[in-house]
Amino acid sequence: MVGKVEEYLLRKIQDEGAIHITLIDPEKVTVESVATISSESESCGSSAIMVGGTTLVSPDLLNDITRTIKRSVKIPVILFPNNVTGISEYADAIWFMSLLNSADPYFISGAQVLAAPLIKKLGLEAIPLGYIIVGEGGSAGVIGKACPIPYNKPELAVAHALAAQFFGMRFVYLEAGSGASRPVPAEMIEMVRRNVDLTLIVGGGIRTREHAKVAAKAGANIVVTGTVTEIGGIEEVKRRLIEIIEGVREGAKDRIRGIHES
Ligand code: 1GP
Repeated sequence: MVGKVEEYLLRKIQDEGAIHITLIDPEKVTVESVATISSESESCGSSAIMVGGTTLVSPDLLNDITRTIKRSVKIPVILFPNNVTGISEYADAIWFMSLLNSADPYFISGAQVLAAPLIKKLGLEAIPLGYIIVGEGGSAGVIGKACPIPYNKPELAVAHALAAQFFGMRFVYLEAGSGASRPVPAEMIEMVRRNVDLTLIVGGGIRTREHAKVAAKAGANIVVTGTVTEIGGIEEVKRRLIEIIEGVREGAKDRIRGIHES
């Protein structure tokens, strides 16, 4: 069943072609700093805030950070869990995600089975997501025991994304890993876009307007950035966010123009 947050995301994507989401890692912020980071993300044009981190194990920390974000913004707050500890009652929704290229069944369906009853009890909107780690994969690749898809094998990304579609998931995430030295290549995004009908999320290593533009132009519906909000003062963070969000909008426009011209 499609809930309110998912409807909101789909409507925004329909209107704008592609949107930006800010990812906040509770271990990289403080309760004081996160109020400013999240409200500035909203004013710069982020469409939602995701909360999660690969090594997060403290539900208390997650609750403190999520509650503060929720009080600071009007846009939806969506959990991006690394494990069963990634659940908070203060969020609006949770990516109900399966790490499709993990070698460990715990990250494919084990943690999800443990978490499902609590998600239901808390009334969190669960949004089904196929999560695919590519390239370096970063900490998420190590912790999730993934077999990352090499950047020069886009057909393997398509195979995984198609499996997500056939499983009935509604979103698919190509993840290069937080802080990756190279974002997901355009060719991989394009090939997944051409072959798969799911709403496509791309993240990991996106640091500039050009990176964001390339991802949106290639077919990302949602561009996620995290690390750019963790470095420097708030003015610098705002400047980078504005540029990245402009890049997403430009890339979406170019893509729509390209579709109309062909
Ligand atoms: C990680 O894709 C996200 O899960 C964001 O990555 O921190 O590199 O922006 P960055």
